[in-house]
Amino acid sequence: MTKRLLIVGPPGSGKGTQAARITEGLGVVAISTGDIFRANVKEMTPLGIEAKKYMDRGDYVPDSVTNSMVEDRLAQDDVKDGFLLDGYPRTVAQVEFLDGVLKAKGQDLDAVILLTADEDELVKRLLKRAEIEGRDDDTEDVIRHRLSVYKEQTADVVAAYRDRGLVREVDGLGELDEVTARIMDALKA
Ligand code: B4P
Repeated sequence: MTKRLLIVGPPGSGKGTQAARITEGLGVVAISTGDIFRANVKEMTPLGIEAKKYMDRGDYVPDSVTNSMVEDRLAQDDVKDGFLLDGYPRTVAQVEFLDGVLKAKGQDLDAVILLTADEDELVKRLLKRAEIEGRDDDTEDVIRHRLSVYKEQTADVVAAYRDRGLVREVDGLGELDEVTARIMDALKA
């Protein structure tokens, strides 16, 4: 079974939600760059203070910051049996950086899960999360901005992995269990 995976999709498509579910089944570690940034913001570390400036606006944190953070995380022991990277890479420069990190370890990616959902549904989900969790970047203006940043920057990421034949596109609409089952089927296919 597949062990080195990425999950890509627009904000609100269910990446974090599904990452938690499928890594449990696969026995690999989930690594969410968004979660690592939020933990650093909460602890007010230098990384968190830097990242917050971008996150609050809905912009991407600079590649230099994000890349070295991921490289450190991928060097840890719990990653040796596999990983699911959630929300990384999001730019072409991040794709190239990740290629270099994996190449140095003699590893390849097994699959890239692309979760899809239409824009109205994405905005609806994130506004609902805003009511529940109160994340600073879940206001309607910032959500729209995050969606446009995703379209601008991350389409090329998907294209790069499509060219390598790695992308498994999965419909992110429906009940959580249904979406999880679709992802597991896509990984087995
Ligand atoms: P992320 O934390 O990755 O935030 P996100 O795109 O909103 O996705 P998330 O995983 O949280 O939400 P999900 O779709 O699971 O990034 C936040 C910020 O961090 C970025 O804007 C950026 O500033 C920075 N960042 C992170 N990675 C970066 C990188 N590589 N480079 C640069 N900057 C980076 O779920 C959303 C909501 O939908 C949830 O409330 C969930 O309950 C709900 N939901 C999920 N599935 C559903 C379903 N099937 N039906 C109904 N609701 C559903």
